[in-house]
Parts: sequence; structure tokens; C-alpha cells
Amino acid sequence: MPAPYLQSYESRLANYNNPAARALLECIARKQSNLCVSVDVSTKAKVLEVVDAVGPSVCLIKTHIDIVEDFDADLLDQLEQLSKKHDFLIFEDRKFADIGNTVVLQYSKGVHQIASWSHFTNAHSVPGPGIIAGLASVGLPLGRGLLLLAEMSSEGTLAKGEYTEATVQMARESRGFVVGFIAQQRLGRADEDFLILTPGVQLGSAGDSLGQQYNTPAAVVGKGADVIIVGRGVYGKAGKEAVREEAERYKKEGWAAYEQRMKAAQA
Ligand code: 5BU
Repeated sequence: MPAPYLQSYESRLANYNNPAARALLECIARKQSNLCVSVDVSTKAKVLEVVDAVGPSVCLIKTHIDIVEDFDADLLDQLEQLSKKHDFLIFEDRKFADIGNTVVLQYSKGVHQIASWSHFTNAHSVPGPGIIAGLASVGLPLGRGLLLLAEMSSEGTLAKGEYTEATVQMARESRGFVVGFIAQQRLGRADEDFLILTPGVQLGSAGDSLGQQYNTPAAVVGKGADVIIVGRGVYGKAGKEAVREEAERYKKEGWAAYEQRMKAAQA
């Protein structure tokens, strides 16, 4: 029997109880898309334009909600409508990094009320397990899922080696809520199944001037990514039609790489 991640997305449903993880696996299989587009634009109109353009091609939309200058509750309503129209889930890339008591407040309160609309969020493991306990106290009753930042795509990252290993161990101890990692490669033992979401993906660019490092969809899926996260590679194109086409291109690349991974495992 090949390792869980070498099996189909559908068959991996059996390995997850978390409702957000299950919904994501189902959506990936239904749409034949392992593409997450990161919508890092700073006005409400632009966020909605990009999401409407890429929606048909993605399983997941990633937000940095705190960069939207004219944020209001209507943006969340419209995002939710688009997620129903196009069938995708939402991941707020909040990168929580504080003590449990503080992240409870940051996750549930303030202007953004992240837990109320975001199926997934993520957290650094640097504070220790209290951060997971705090976030779980808010997110679990709502059926949310947490991704731990086990590795980063940026040059010189300190999230490697023993830090990454200790992060995986923390995840093992909270499997109901922690559904996987933001990472650059497959993590965990061969018999374990964690979702691996990988940012730092672009075709035709090696990186940016601020330390971002890019790999291709084929390279990251080959190393174990379940979901590829693409930002500027998609929303950076000029015009809604070009953005839509680019999302479709990454969707096809990501799916072909997944099929290739399954084929290689069966050979
Ligand atoms: P890009 O435009 O494809 O470079 O955007 C990548 C997105 O993923 C951006 O929102 C980052 O904040 C996010 N990101 C990342 O690039 N690398 C990481 O290790 C993590 C998040 Br964690």
C-alpha cells in the first residue's frame, strides 16, 4: 500500500475527521483542482474581481484580510457569496504567533472576526502548544482547521531542521484541529497523512527582490505538496481575463503533477 499522500484525494477522506479538511479534499476532487490563489491585493473591488476571475479554477482562496484598505463586513458577505457561486473554501493567512489567550481574541474578535468566515487559518509553532489550544477553543466548535507553519518559502528562514520536526510533533498531539502544514515538502512519517500546502510557486520566475523563492507546480507536488499556493503568478496579470486564464493554467499544471505523482507511485 503506497503512503497515504500517494493515494487519491478522495481516498484520503478516510484519514480526516476535521470538517474543513474533509470539505477541502472533497472540493479538490470535485473540481479537479489543487490550486489555491493568494489574493494579496489591497482594495475590496480588486479582491472581489480577482476572486470572481479565479473562482472556477481553485479549491481554495487565500487572503491577507488586514491589507484591504476599505475592508468592511460587506466584503465578507460578498466573499461568501463567491465561495458558494464558484465552490471554493477560504484560508486566512493570519500567521498567529502569540500566547493562547491573545490568539483567542485575535481569532474571534476585532474588526476581522476571522474564525467566523475562514475555513482555515495558520499559526507559527514558536509559542508552543498553547497557541494551538487557544485557537482550537475558538475554531473547533465552528468546524475550522489549522495549518502549522513548519517551513517557509523565503530565503534564510529559521523554520527548518529541529524546528520543523518539533512542529510536526506538536501537530501530532492536536490532530483533530491541526490538519496539516504550510511547508515546502512532505512532512511526517510515511504512514501519517497531513495536508501539505505549499507557497512560493510560480512558473518562469526564481524569486523576488525580497527573499521569496519560487518552485514550479510540478516540483512542489513532486515533493509532496497537496495544494499549491500561487499569488503574483496569477493575480499579477493585467486584466480579469488574463488572470482567469493564468489560474486555469496553474490549475492544469497542479493537477497534471498530482496525476503524475499517483502514476509514479503505482509503477
Ligand atoms: P506570491 O505572490 O506567490 O509570492 O505570494 C505568496 C503568498 O504566500 C503570500 O501571500 C505570502 O504571504 C504567502 N507565504 C509565502 O509566500 N511563503 C511562506 O512560507 C508562507 C506564506 Br507561510
